[in-house]
Amino acid sequence: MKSAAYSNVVVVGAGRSGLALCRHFVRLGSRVTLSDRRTQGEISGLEELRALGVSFDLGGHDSSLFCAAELIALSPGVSPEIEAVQAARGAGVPVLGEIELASRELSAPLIGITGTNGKSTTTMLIGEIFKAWGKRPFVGGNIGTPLMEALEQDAPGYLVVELSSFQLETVERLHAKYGLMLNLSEDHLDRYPDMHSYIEAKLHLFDRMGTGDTAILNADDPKVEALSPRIRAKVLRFSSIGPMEEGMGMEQGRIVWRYGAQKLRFDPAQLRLKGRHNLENVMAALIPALLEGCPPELAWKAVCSFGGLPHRMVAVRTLENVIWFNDSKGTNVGSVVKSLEGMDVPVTLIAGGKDKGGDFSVLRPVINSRVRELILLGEAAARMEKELGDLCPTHVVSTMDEAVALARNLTYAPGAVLLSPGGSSFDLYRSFEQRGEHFETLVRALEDRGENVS
Ligand code: UMA
Ligand code: ADP
Repeated sequence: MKSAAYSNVVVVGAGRSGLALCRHFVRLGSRVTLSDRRTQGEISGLEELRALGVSFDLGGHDSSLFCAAELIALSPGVSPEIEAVQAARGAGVPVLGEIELASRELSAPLIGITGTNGKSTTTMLIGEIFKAWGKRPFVGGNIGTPLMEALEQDAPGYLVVELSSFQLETVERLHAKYGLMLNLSEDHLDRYPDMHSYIEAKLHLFDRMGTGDTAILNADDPKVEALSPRIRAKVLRFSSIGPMEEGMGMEQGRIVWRYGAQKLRFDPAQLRLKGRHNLENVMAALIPALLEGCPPELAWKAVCSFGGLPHRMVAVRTLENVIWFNDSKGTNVGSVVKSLEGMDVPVTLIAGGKDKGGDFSVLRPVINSRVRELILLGEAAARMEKELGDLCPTHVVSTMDEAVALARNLTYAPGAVLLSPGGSSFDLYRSFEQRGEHFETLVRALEDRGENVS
């Protein structure tokens, strides 16, 4: 059923996705109710919707309203397991997510990017390549712009869409021409009962892909590799460790692409992005473009010029020979491991955030080898202290202001201070961006004691 056929829609979640969903269904002439657990005073943007004729169910979710709807349109941050959604399902009301509903309205080829880490970077890289190639891509999804907003862009040539496990839980007919699975490690165990359920959600990206489509998988990640028998699409792999007979591999320090008669070599030293994890992101990002016939030199130039996204290992400042890094987007333990592995001086690590229920012990080896002082804050601090506090001097603080001030006093050259929380920001902040910006503001305001500054 196309969305236009729904007359009575309940949109759940008044964030960016929910607002885009409301506008969409209003445009189609549906009767729309927006439901959110927050109260009116806590939500912005409602006036615009009221003016469009949207009704509201705020401060909780009214199950009877959900059961009377013809469609429940779900924002990704709302679990389909909540009572009102379950009640609607029980009453036979379809429950579809924003990605599914948007994709039904769009016809451009879709490149879906998922995995635990590197999604946003890879999404941006693919976007940059297709932009440079003149293909007018829409670049969005979990990275920040709901896919629904692609309907407002003039005829995008490609849909380059970052897809989270939350978004993939509620797809049915989503069809990707290219599906990328970058890596898999623990995340979001506050929403899923176990790692298996998290991976199953991500796997939905490949459900509707057939032999004419291409799955792009990380050959170096056993958890990703284990999924390949369940994928019908043609599989191409990338490896940052060794050569690939077919696909994107490493040979004598060069990235080498072998596909049919094509053999291309790229020099990673030309990349602005650093670290092995970024090498993987670049390798994965090049594949859809090369298969679509993008001139290789153009694709390579586009990835080389990309300097990275904010809040991912940004060197904020060097003060008295101590470098301060903002990696606020390091929101799970796997990404903290990668960020620490890239450090070649002793680190004061500022970590913590919302406790997503993952296993912090994965961090033990890299904390042992790289971290001199550990500063913990937020909801996860107590458990982190219990599970990691024996490895190095560990300090629990209550605010970022305290964390930065303490890091300043504890860290001496050669050294670095790294904010890489390993948890999401929703305990103390609205978003990882707000957390990273607060950190950067505090770091820039630190007074130079007049020793060694750059
Ligand atoms: N809400 C309810 N009931 C609930 C839970 C939430 O009403 O049971 C309400 C909240 O009160 C809030 C609204 O739902 O008003 C928020 O919805 P949302 O979390 O889906 O927020 P959006 O602004 O629509 O953002 C979502 C993604 N958020 C999440 O998946 C948590 C954004 O990813 C994404 O950029 C955006 O859609 C556009 O596609 C953010 C994210 O944190 C960056 N993603 C997670 C991650 O990357 O780890 C998966
Ligand atoms: P995502 O969108 O999946 O959260 P990002 O591109 O925003 O990923 O990167 C977030 C953090 O994850 C980075 O700061 C870095 O520490 C880590 N990271 C990036 N790419 C990878 C990768 N390919 N493998 C593992 N970790 C990565």
